[in-house]
Amino acid sequence: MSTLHQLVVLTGAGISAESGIATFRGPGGLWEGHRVEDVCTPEALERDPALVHRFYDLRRAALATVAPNAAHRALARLDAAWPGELLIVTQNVDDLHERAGTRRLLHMHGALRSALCAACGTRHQWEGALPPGTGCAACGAPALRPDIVFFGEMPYGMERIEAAVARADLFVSIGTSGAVYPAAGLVRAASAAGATTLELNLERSAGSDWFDTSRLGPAASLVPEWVDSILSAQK
Ligand code: BJW
Repeated sequence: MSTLHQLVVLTGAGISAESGIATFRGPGGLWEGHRVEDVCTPEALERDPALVHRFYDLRRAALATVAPNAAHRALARLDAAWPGELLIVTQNVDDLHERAGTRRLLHMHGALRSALCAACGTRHQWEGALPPGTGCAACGAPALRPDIVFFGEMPYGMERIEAAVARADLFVSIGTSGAVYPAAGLVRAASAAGATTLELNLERSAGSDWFDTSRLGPAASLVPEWVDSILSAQK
């Protein structure tokens, strides 16, 4: 019988790589054709809204061509079966965790299938293209933008994430390079709070040294193995 109760799982682009969504920083990365500062800052949105909206329109449309893989499905299985506290924090803006069935999920960097009103802050579920100047159904302002956390903006749910990390017995990071903060700092917060830390990644990351254990390999193999082991230890 395991003594683990409270889990926090952080996921990054690597968990969706085997579903066919490009990661950010590897070869063939999502931004290879786009400079990150052209598409992923509030200044870029202000300077060239058509470019930024089009970039996210294409990625939203591409969601129809991908499906959750064995790693997303394994985390959904964990979510359904884990009797203790669990928070799956994803940096990804795709919807593959939801489509796999995960419920205890927080999108800290926003979501492609959501639009945010820059005037009143209302979020709207969104499908299809989102042209600049689209009106907000709540306040009427022509101010809807992709609901994405750009560099320099505050990630979502930080209070909830920090509280869960402070209580965690086990912190697991899957498929993230450890290059972007505050997500990259969560492992140190978890360690400082007494949690055991585990990294599952294709290769060593910028944060590997901070983890108690790093297992290297593709998420679609490592994550189901880890979920099987933690659920069987729970019995
Ligand atoms: C596999 C695999 C397989 C592949 N199986 N694994 C100087 C120092 C420190 C911080 C800063 C600094 N200057 C500025 C900052 C802050 C800044 C930051 O971190 N900048 C860095 C570049 C240095 N951060 C921010 O601005 C954030 N806001 C902020 O800090 O607010 C202030 C604040 C917050 C809280 C408390 C107090 C103050 C906002 C960050 C927003 C990030 N947004 C993006 C874009 C989202 C929209 C979009 O998708 O377009 O989020 S950037 C991009 O990077 C995206 C990702 O979520 C994020 C992380 O990338 P991720 O997921 O790690 O992907 P990759 O590609 O980097 O790595 C993939 C990994 O998968 C690799 O390791 C592979 O090995 C692995 N892999 N295949 C398993 N099959």
